[in-house]
Amino acid sequence: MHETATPRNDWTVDQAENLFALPFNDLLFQAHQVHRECFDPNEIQISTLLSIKTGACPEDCKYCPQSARYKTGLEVEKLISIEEVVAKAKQAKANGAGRFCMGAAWRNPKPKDMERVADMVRQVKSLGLETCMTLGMLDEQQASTLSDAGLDYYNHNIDTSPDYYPEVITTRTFDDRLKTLENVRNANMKVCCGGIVGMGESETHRAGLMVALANLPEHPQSVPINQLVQVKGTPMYGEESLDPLDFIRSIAVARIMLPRSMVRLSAGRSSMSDEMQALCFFAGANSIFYGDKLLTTENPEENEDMRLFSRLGLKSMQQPQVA
Ligand code: SAM
Ligand code: DTB
Ligand code: SF4
Repeated sequence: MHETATPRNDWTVDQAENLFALPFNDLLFQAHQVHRECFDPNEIQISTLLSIKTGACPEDCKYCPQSARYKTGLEVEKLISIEEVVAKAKQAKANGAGRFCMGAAWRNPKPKDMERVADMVRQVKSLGLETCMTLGMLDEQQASTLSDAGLDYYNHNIDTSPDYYPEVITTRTFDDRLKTLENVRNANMKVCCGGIVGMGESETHRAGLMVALANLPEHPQSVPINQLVQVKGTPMYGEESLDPLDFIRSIAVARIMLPRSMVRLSAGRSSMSDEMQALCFFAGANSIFYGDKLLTTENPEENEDMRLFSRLGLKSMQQPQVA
């Protein structure tokens, strides 16, 4: 194996900054080489998202339209029924998704919610889809309940570098996030963990995010890289947008530092050109959210994505791939 494609957990921020500082072509070439060594570069994993509980969240994440603290005009919805989830999951499968991700605007699930969410996992799984949930913090018991129900992945993002984190969220700490990730790993579920760029962070902060992800005890199997979706009413609305080339650089650095993880081109695709997404796939992104809605904001229509896949000669991956 090429030396650069060997997973490492000892990255320094300096090393990550040096990757960001490479000439664009050198960085993309290196990232693409790693990508080819670990994956079929023409295969993309597709996941569909569903919000199972929307808005009225007690947390203060400054990017998030679902926090109860910000007036974003969002329609609040309590935990939805299992029937609704199953209907949406069937639709997602019919449209070609391989994984169904369910998200709730919670700080953490309450004991009374656990039975219903575990049932959602069982029923979605029985349709032949992989399952993922993102419900906020989990304790050990909750993690093992979800694992026992058959949950394949748990998404819990660290969002940003440890030193920029307090500028973004004050209602739970970076260490709280790490604890949940540990509980998920100990319950033998796969980890989906990434972050957001374009929140006014510096390049050093972006390097710090990548280092924090790469130096986790195990590389997360799935790494969503979100571009901030600016929602009116949130404190981050009006933030200066990131240079698209710097977003592509972030994908490339993630690919190099997390060579065997699936890197997901996540939120923000609606505002990206086809050409920008193509460069993200070249730089090592090999997973997307598919379906016209993320949790509460828009995502490209399915037929637009299929057209893009066809123009790029990409095919969708039905099963998880580990090289
Ligand atoms: N409430 C749970 C939590 O925060 O852990 C789960 C749902 S939360 C919406 C999942 C992730 O979505 C966040 O960690 C964040 O990375 C991402 N996210 C939320 N709002 C976003 C936005 N406006 N732009 C980009 N990513 C966003
Ligand atoms: C992730 O990293 N991105 C997704 C998923 N995990 C849950 C969520 C993106 C949310 C974008 C804002 C919204 O639609 O509310
Ligand atoms: Fe709540 Fe999650 Fe949004 Fe934070 S990111 S406000 S925890 S829904």
